[in-house]
Amino acid sequence: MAEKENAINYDVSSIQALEGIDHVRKRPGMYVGGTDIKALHHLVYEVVDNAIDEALAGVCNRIDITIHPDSSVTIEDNGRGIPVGPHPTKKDANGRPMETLDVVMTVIGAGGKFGGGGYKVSGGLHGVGISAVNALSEWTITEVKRDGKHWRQEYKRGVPQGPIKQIGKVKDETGTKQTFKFDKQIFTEDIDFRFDTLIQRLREMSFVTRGVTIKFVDERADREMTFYFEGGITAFVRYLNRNREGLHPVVHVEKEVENIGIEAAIQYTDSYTESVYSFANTINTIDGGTHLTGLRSSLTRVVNDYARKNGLLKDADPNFSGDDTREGLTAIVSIKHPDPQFESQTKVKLMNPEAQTYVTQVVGEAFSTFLEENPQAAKTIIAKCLTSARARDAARKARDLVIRKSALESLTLPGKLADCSERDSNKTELYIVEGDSAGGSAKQGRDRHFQAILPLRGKILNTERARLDKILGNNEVKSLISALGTGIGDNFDLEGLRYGRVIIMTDADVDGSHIRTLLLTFFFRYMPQLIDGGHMYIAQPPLYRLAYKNQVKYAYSDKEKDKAVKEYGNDKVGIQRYKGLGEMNPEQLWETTMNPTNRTLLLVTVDDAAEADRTFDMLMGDAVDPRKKFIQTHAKSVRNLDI
Ligand code: 0RA
Repeated sequence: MAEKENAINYDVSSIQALEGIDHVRKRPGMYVGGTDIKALHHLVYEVVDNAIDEALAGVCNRIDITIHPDSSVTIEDNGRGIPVGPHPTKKDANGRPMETLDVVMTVIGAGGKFGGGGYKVSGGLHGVGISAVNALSEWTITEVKRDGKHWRQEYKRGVPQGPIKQIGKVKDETGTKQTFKFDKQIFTEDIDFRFDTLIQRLREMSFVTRGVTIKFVDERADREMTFYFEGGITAFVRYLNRNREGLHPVVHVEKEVENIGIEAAIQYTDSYTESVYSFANTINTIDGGTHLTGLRSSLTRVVNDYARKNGLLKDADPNFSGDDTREGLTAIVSIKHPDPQFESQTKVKLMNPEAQTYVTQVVGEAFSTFLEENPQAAKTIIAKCLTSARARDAARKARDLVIRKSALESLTLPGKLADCSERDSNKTELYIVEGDSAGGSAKQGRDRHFQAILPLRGKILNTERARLDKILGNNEVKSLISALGTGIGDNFDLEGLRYGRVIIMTDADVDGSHIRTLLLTFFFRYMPQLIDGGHMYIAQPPLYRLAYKNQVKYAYSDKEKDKAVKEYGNDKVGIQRYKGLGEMNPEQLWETTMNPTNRTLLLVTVDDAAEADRTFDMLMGDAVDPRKKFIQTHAKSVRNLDI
């Protein structure tokens, strides 16, 4: 083999690729949305999306994702394998064809799929392909099994390290294996992959890509999880309803109209909340869009039509509102579109108008047929809508009453609140503290000039199963609302907010995380503007106090503790493990968790809150099994809290 000649060609031919790589490294924002933790996770999604594409093309049924102890990530699939050999069109500076694998891996915007048939439907976030991931990695090792051969290539910061090498033979196997280590020169913040974030996304991907097994292993923490869903989104709906009672079997429809794949699964439950998710090309479109609008409007129309036709709504009755027909509804709509239009680069809202037309048509027809063929189920669903319409009416009246009352009451702040003296909400903070004893320490340790403390006793009301009117009556919630001064729900007014920062401070144990989940869910559902406006924070109390000679140091993670112990030289370090906030005296609490110059606060994002919302449902449901499972899967991550 003319290996030397090849190597020279690479140097020259890669000029175009090098310019592209340079651009990605200079402006990662344009390719992966930045250099924060979200962007970091996009690196994994981008590669997994390529594998999902293979699965959607019907040529791949296994995807293995592994995070290694050094935070490098391997993504292996059994798809066709990235093509190997001379590229049909791309030439290097000497006019010789480039290596196809290198084109896919290094030429920005090459996309990868050319002339191979099978359109790309999954959604690499910006559709930039794996070359961008490669460019943002300190190193990448790519292995391909294809045409009986096993190939390997190595890249450093996007640049091929010589010609590709054959490292073996294979029988009938095909596939691609990518291992990359994100580049700390690019991702300069102290960030790392989060198990829960990746799991969430992978679970959704597997639900909407039926028949593919996705295995996720986190070697850093010795955790793993495997997803396989034959049933696709029907299984997704069953999963979401695992703690609720379904009022009928899941209604499923799948149809292709004008080259657009449309799939929906629908089930009404005994719960009061709406859980509707929409996907476009396996991406969770969290801001919905035309496909979601189509689903919602068709359900409202079909339910109203059926109720009128069968005399379940009388002439004098008004139509059900959209809200009435969505209480207790769990539904997924998933479309596969060859040319999806998104509102913005972040791909969270679908804009294609025809998607709405076709979804309305397909779902409307299927759901109307279901009601006609299952009159018993239809009756139950409509009875539920009637109850919900009446409850909504009653709730409106009750709420008006409560609001009128609380307008008076809100003049009187809750007795448990230790308010601050500052009145300018740009400068003030409210600590919501779990338990009276921690509340006591916080009250003594705070700077009373700008920090207010509201201790909450025990667990606040289960907001999942209660309606707004009930929630407003709960004492803990009442004091929370009046302390904040904003009102709630439709009457929420950010102007009234009395504290610029609202900080949740709970213990670093399972109970603490439970209460935090409850609070986040409450805010997510009833005061989302607080989260959107960047007013919600989570306090980060330390896990350890380390004493060495006359120095004292606090560690907020095991890693930090180990590092500090090492620095002190291991011996004679007094280690105190904090089990709860209550174990800290007021000075320690101030020093470590409340003093603005020392503390770390975690800003709560809508993503965090939405995740809490989902977790919440599971934690508070009647079913014990999933709850046990949750605690078990999380047991390892909390294990170190209890030694
Ligand atoms: C280019 C063309 C084809 C497949 C791929 C790239 C491909 C890329 C990745 C990345 C991770 N796994 C992947 N699997 C495949 C089409 C190949 C053909 O037509 O045979």
